[in-house]
Amino acid sequence: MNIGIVGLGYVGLPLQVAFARAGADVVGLDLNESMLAALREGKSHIEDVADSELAEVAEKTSFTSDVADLAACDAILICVPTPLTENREPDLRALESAGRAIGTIIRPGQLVVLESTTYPGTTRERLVPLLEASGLKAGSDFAVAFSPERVDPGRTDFTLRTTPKVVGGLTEACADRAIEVYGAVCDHIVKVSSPEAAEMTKLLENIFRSVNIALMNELAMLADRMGIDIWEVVDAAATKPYGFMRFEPGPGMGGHCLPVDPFYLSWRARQFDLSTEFIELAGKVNQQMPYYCVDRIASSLNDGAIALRGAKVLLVGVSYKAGVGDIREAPSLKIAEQLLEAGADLSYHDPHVAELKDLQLTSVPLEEALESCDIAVIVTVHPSVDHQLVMSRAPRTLDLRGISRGSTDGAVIRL
Ligand code: SAJ
Repeated sequence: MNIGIVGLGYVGLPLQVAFARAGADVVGLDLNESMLAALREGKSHIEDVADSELAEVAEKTSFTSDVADLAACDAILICVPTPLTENREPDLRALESAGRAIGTIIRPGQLVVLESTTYPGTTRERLVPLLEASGLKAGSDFAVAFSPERVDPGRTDFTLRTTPKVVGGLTEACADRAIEVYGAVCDHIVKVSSPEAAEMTKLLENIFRSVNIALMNELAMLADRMGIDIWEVVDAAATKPYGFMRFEPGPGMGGHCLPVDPFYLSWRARQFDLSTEFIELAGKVNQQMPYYCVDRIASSLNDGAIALRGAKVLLVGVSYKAGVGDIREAPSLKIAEQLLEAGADLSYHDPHVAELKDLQLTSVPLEEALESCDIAVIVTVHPSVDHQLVMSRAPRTLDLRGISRGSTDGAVIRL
């Protein structure tokens, strides 16, 4: 089997390695020539793909920027970014450019699958016409399907092979083709009736998280005013063996999925005269959390008669979630921005993030930073960081992740 992967990011590159491991010859297409050169030398830019894994499949993988190299592929999987524009509308430029390029080489019998997260209707209304510009007909001359990516960077308990893969074909035959291809790398395929159902499935998964995270953040703000420890309440609620799913409050909602995906649906919903209140409200609450956390930092310092202006504030953990180095939409960036604007003397420690270029900051050694700071703020809890050391050495600690839950140390304040 010959597979083409368009877009070699955190979805595309692991997919290329997985198909190559399954015995397919896999061509990876990307625009980034320096990335392609590094890949040809066996150097991975994706945390979840080790150089050794690239070496294992070197015979079965190739890397190109020329779409003509995908002409011989039996299946072409599109894994390009689908971000938001400045005014928070779907930005399908990468997807459309991929569609146009594939439309120049598509041939009868090929399968094209879109994996990028997008609103229901994108595959049928935006991708298919670009492919049919070839003069061939989708659903009869070639097959088309949507199959959402479920890659969770850094996760090891569930893999591409063990995570059920949802597939929605333009026709039954399209779905069957996609099921056959993905069957080489996924143990459990979930067939739905259309690309729209598959597109909506992915958005439901992530909107479900965004809304519940926002709920926890709102209750955290309320609990603080009521003098209730939200972490104790979450732990107690989580003892319910049914009908409850744990989410936790935090400094906000980062990453390249959850802050983006819901707004693809709310944008589409407006075309059906429906305003998705839950999505918008969740977005508002989650976007406010970094500002709320800065207020909590200021009031914690104030309790020690220290003004925020000039205060030495140490952020511990700045990536968007534990165990990864990705800082996209990380709440810590907004917190840092606000602290700098308020005149704080800011530093950070994060073993996964060597520097924050835009803020002209680099990660500092933890122990010496703790000796000189006025407050340590635990923003992201990396397993490799000694948070007991943080809480014992810093004059005061603001814990935004509940890692100090149960502690009665007066110098440790929790969200
Ligand atoms: N967060 C909270 N409280 C929570 C959970 C998350 O504040 O209870 C924050 C995180 O700190 C982070 C953001 O929300 O800043 C997003 O966290 P996430 O755990 O949802 O991680 P993501 O963004 O990597 O989400 C991915 C998604 N995977 C895909 O899109 C394929 C999501 O569907 C997964 O469920 C999620 O990983 C996961 O379960 O880890």
